[in-house]
Amino acid sequence: PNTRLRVLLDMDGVLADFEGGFLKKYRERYPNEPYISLEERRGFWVSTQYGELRADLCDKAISIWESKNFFMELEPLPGSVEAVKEMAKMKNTDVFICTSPIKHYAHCPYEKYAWVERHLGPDFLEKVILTRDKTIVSGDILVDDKPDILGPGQLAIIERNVNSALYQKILRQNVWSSVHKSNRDWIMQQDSDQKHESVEPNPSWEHVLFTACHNKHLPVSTTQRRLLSWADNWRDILEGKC
Ligand code: UMP
Repeated sequence: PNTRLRVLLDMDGVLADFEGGFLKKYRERYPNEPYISLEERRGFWVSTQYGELRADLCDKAISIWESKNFFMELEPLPGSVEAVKEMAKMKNTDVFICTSPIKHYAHCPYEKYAWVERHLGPDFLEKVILTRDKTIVSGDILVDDKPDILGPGQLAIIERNVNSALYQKILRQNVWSSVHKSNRDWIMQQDSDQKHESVEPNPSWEHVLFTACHNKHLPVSTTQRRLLSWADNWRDILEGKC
């Protein structure tokens, strides 16, 4: 029996400050356009909320993270680098960085590796897992700021439909306790001709929700544990799994 604990850590919004880096570069590039402060952020998809603000702002938002040096220049979130290094030194513990690159692949995958090397050191390059489907990666814990973690088929559909009326309505009503299920039902409905055979319906890991500006308003779930920040007691979260 494997007695080691395998921890999967998301990168954007958990180790690297995606939201802060986005807002800074968006405001520099589009100083005369409206923006959404971090306090006003709701929902995982930045592009969706900008598209709601004004339709053309969806593409403007996307242009920011598709630009060269966006991922490379993200600041580490407070305490993240120290926590990861300490976690990786813990006995019987294996730490992996599990992150989904954007499909515009010109810069993002390279810059994610470069970021890891710069902030965590070259040894951590061994620990990087780039995947659009985290459900097929096995582990004990996945620390991720995305409330509903789905496979690539479902991800692609959501991306294609970020401006669809139903998804926008779900976001506006902020009925997050039901997003997971209604999202799934809606996907099944819309997607009868597309199969998701590669998606693991029962991932091995427990998803620990890492608090971010876009998810902090979601109702407290009785089933999902949260890590409020890297100042929060991440050791206790790991303990519960040993
Ligand atoms: N991302 C988008 N659109 C958004 C917000 C984020 O494509 O509105 C991208 C940035 C990251 C990825 O590469 O999604 C999030 O990956 P994970 O944090 O789930 O690993």
